[in-house]
Parts: sequence; C-alpha cells; structure tokens
Amino acid sequence: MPTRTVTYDVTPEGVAVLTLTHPPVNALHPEVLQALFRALRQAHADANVKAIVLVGAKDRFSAGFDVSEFAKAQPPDTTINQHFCELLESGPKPSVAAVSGMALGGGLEVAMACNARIATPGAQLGLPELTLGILPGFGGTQRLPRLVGLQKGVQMILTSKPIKSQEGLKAGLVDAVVEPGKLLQTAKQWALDIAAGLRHRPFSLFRTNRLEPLGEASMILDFATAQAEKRAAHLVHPLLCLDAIRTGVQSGGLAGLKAENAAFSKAQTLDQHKALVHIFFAQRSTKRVKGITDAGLKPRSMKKIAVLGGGLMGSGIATASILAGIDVLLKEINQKFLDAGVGRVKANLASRVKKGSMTQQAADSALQRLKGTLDYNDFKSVDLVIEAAVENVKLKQQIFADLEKACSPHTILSTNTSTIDISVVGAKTSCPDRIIGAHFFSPAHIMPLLEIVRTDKTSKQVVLDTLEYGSKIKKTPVVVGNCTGFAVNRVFFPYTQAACMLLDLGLDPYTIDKAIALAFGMPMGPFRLSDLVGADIGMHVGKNFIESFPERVYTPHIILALNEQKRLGEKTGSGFYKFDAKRKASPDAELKPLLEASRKASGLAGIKPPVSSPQDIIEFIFFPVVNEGCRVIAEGIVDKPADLDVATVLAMGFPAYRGGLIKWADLIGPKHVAGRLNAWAKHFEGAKLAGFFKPCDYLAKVAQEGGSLGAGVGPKSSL
Ligand code: T1G
Repeated sequence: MPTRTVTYDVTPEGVAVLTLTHPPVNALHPEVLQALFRALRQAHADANVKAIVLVGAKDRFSAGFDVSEFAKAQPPDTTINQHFCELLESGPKPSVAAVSGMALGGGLEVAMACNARIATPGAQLGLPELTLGILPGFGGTQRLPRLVGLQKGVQMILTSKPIKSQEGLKAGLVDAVVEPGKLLQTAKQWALDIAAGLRHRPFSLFRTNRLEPLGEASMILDFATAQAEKRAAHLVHPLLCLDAIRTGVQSGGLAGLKAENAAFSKAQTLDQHKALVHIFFAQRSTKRVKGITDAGLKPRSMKKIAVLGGGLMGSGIATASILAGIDVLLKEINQKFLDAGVGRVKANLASRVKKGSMTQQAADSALQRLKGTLDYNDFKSVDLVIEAAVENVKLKQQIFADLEKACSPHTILSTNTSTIDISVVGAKTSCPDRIIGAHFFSPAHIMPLLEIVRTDKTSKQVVLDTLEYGSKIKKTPVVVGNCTGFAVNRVFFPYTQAACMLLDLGLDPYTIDKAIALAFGMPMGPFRLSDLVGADIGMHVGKNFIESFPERVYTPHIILALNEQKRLGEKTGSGFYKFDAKRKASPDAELKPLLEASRKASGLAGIKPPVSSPQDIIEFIFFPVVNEGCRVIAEGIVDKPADLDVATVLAMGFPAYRGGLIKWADLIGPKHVAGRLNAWAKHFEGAKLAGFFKPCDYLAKVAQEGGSLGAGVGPKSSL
C-alpha cells in the first residue's frame, strides 16, 4: 500500500469516504493533495455517490501541509489547493470532515472547506502556520474568521494555539462532538442529511453572519496589527496575514483568497520562514543521536526517580517529573530544607492551577507522586537520580560515592551541575558508565531545554535512557559532550565578554542592550541579563572559562567592580541598572565612576571602537559567539550543528525566526562572519586581544571554501 495516498470507498448508502493516508500525521504532501483532488472529482462524477466524507487514517485527520516540502525548490501551489477547497465546499455534492486526533494548518483548512465538521472530544484544531513563518494558504485566513468570528479567528491565527473540539463547538468551528466509535457513522449521516436537504448546507467562504460589523472588524484588525507589531517587531508575515484577512473582510471571501495567495507567496521568500522551518525539524531531530539511537538499543522507562536537593533547581526538576507521571523521591539534608523544597513544588503546581493550565484535581494527583525523604533508604528502587546540590566539587563527589552504595547497579546517577566537569563529579565512584549530566535551565519546570552531558565513559544505554526521560518530561533533550560550559553556556561565554569590551571602548550599556534586545530580538540585552542572573554568579561562571580558555578571554573588569561594590543586580537593587520596589529596571547614573574605572583598567583607552550602528553592535557581540559555536561543532561537543541552533533558541532566547546561532550565521554568510572577526583580530592586536576574535579553523575553512556551517563535520549529519 502506498504511504502517501487517499483511499476511496463508497458505502451502500452512497457516501464516498476519502481516507487521507500519510503516516505518522497524514501530512498533506503534494501527492496526497493530488490524490485528494482526483478522489473528489471521482466522487462528483460517480452516480452512486450522494455525499462525501473526509477522514484521516489512524485516528488523525491531518497535521497540515507537509512541512518537509518547504525545503524543496518547488513551493506549495496554494492556488490549486485553494481551488480544491472551493470545489470541496461548493461542488455538486456536500462534504463532511470526520476529525479525530488533530486538524492543523492545511488539515483544518480542508476540514473548514467541508460543509460540516464532526469531531471527537480529544481532537485539536488550529492554524499554527505563523510558527513556520508563513500564513494559512488554503483559504484559512478567510474561512476561519467567517466560522468563528474575527475576534476568535484572529486570536487563533496569531497565537497559533490549537483549540479542543468542545471549544470549537462553542465557537462554531465544529458542528458536533461525538465519541470516537461514532465518528464515521455520524459524519456519514450528516453528509447524507445535507444531500437530502434535511440539513442546511453552509458555505464557510461566503458566510458573513459570524463576522463582526465592518467598523468593529476594522477596530479588531487595527488592534491585532498593533499587537503583532509590538510583540514581534521583526516579523513581517503576521502583518501580511492580517492584511489578507482585512481584504477579505472589506471586499469579500474571493478577494480575500487572492490576497491570501499573494501574501503566502511573499512570506515564503523571507529568511524568517526558512529559519523557522529549520527550527521545526531541528527540534525534532535532537532525539536522533548518532551511535546512540541507531545502536539497536531499547530505552528503559524511568518510572521512579530521586532528586537530591529541594532548592530552586531541584524543586523545578521534581515538578516537571511528577507532572509527567513519574514518582519522585525528593531528598534533603534536614526537615527544614525538605519542607521548603516540597513547598516550592506545591507553589509551582498552584501557579499552574491559577493560570488555568491544570485543574486542582490534576495538581493534587501529581503531588501524590512526590515523597520527601531525609535518607537513602528507598534509593534501591529508583531508576534515575538527579543531584541538584550546591556547586561544590567535594560535596558532589561525596554524594556520588554515597549514591553508588545506596542505589541499585542499574540506577543512572546524574548531576545538574552547570560548571563542574561531569567526570570529576563521578571520580569517587567505580561506575563511570552510569554517570551523566542532566543540565536543566532555571526555572526547570518551565524552561524547555535539557542538556544531557555524556562523558567518554557514559554508556550508550544510559544516554538513551536519559534521552527518554527528557522526552517524557516534555523537554527537548540535546545530547552534548563534556567540556567547560557544555554547549549552551560555553558558546555564550564570549557574549558578555564582547559586550563588556564595548563598554570599555566607551559605549554605554543601555545602547548596547537596546541593540541586542530591540534591534536583534533577544529577550533582553547582556547587561540586563547580567542583572537578572547576578554579577556574583557571572563572576563565578566566568572564572571557569578564564581558566579553561586563557588564550581567548577578555577580562570584564566591570563585573569584578560590581561584585566589589555589591551591585549584584536585581537581588541587591542595583547592578548595571537600578531597580525599584517592583523590580523595574532603569538606567543608573551612579554606574558612571565604575565604568570609568573599568575603562582605565581595560587597557583599551585610545582604541577606536570599530562599531557605529546597532547592526555593528550585534555582530561584534554575536560573531565571537558564532566562532565559539564553530569550535563546539568541530570538537564534536554537539551531535550536529542544528542541535546548537535548538539549544541557543530554547535556553538563551536566541530568536527562533533567525534560525538559531549557526543557521543565522549561515544565512548571513560565513565569509562575512569570518571577515569581520579577522578585521577585529587585527584591530585589537596591540591590545593582545586577537585571540578573542580570530576565526577558528572550522569557521575559516567554511568561509574560504564556501558551503554551510550547518553541514557540520565528520560523518553525515543525522538531521
Ligand atoms: N509535515 C511533515 N511532517 C510533520 C508534520 C507536517 N505538517 N507535522 C509533524 N510531522 C512529523 C514530525 O516531523 C515528526 O517526524 C512526526 O511527524 C511526529 O511529530 C497551506 C502551509 C502534529 C502536533 O505546523 O505541530 O499546513 O521526527 O514529533 O509531539 O496553510 O508535529 O518523527 O520523523 O512533533 O505528537 C501546518 C506541525 C503546516 C503542524 C504532532 N502544520 N506539527 O506532535 O509529534 S503548514 C503544522 C505539529 C500548512 C497550509 C500550510 C506536531 C503535531 P519525525 P512530533 P507530536
């Protein structure tokens, strides 16, 4: 049986059932769309057919257009598919969609073109196209607002969030919700009833009764446009999408379809689309690791784990785990700390309940899975331990030696350290094959990345099991090698240093932060970030880098001065910024003497800053980061370059629409990156800072020979 097909069956009652088949999510590959078009024409021509039902194989309607097609030279032909949807909606025979699983993107657009939609209770319906840098292209910009109203339709499109079928029923997107066993039968009956004139046959494209009156509609669209401009100032495609919706509201559905088509074609040419499609696949490919997931091993299920330490990190890890249905033993050193740790987990759950993302009942049952303890008594029964104690080598070594005795020989022993060599942590055990890093980012129950740090002794099975655990707790797990800073912190070590260098060259911190946050799109600039993290933590982490990579560091004197003055950032009320009682940051004139002292100490006085525009600032700060990323790739710290893209997006807030660190460099051009780094290396030779900028061999080679940094080194990338 072909894997991309549409089967055609006619029931004795005269319903043609068209079944979309393209595992695993029935994505609308062009072959599927062509088969669908053929089957529709066949049904229209078939004298035995009175009505048509569309259904997805294996209880999934469709996840939309096949995203992998975007990478190909031939873009999707939205004109033909819009035409298909029009025929489905207004052709000689009525059509009904039987929706289970999901109807997303083009999947929902096809369902909306049917004359009715019957859905199962668990089905998810949505138009997530904006997350891919495009917009709905099979008529969704026109049909959704006509079915659910402009307010709701625009909200669904701009947020990209799917809704469940019950909500769809209330909103007018779904006509009936039925149990899975009754789905097909109900859909067939609706189709026959419409054909027999027992039910009205609605045409979504020409419906206007749900659309708000023109004046109100204009206000909704003006507001949405202002919001989109504010929320994502760099993104063009949401505005193109809103314009297409506006045309449809003002000039009718058919004019709207034309506008949608033009907007779709424009969005497809933008780098943002390429970057976001790259991130879509890159994020899914992190779970495929060469030599691990293709080694023929089966992951063992992590049913019960122990977390050592109930601080901010430990309680976050425990929260994420119980939410995923895993039993957790939370161990602390005394009752007071244990109570505080359990209290933090409770607070994390309460905050979810308050936000409406879970019910009180679900929170209560999650909490049942948490057990506090002060000893190692129950540790024989756990599959995985995650140590989240303070960053102290001796303490961690002792904990791991104790764990080896307390746990079973199969238990995985992991550490959440962000700064200490994983092999050193496990040095006092005799089981290096079971030692691994599980590096979470704070707050651990919210941040989506899990860095899994393997040493050269960690067994494949242990890496595979930890990957499985990461996926189970709904993190994106990225497997990396053991080095100072692992992948994420390591590539970002030149970030603060380059920013501090600019300070010492005479730029002010607020201008730099503005360039990085507003012009580039990071959640905040490097100095605001330093205030958030704390200058003390920055100094501690920075020390590791200075020791590990002395040939390419810039000593940030200003960080040392902030520590001396106890201006540690938000927690002390001042740092680079001053903070009011509500922790709102504003520029601080009292920083000036510290800046002047740092400039004097830097030895950069008299050197002209080689930057003038915000773009210069961005490149000066990020190109050394790219350079470090290239070292990480060349050393094999990441399995594939795309892993670094995902890690920088998920852990550091690198804008996804720029594709992540390495994809961004590829889109800009490795030659340009290396060229500027070389120029700065020369510019700062006298200040003995050439090493900070000099392109590494991998970057220099790709820049010289052409090609892409994302292609990686060594064996073919597994992406
Ligand atoms: N096309 C191709 N492959 C897809 C796909 C798609 N639309 N959706 C999922 N996959 C693959 C995915 O790469 C993975 O493969 C496997 O399916 C399971 O996915 C004209 C232009 C459906 C909610 O944006 O949101 O329609 O890694 O690991 O957590 O307007 O995938 O196993 O080899 O994510 O259960 C709009 C994207 C397209 C939906 C399932 N649609 N997909 O989540 O599993 S554009 C989307 C998702 C469009 C029209 C436009 C999720 C999911 P592999 P998974 P999951």
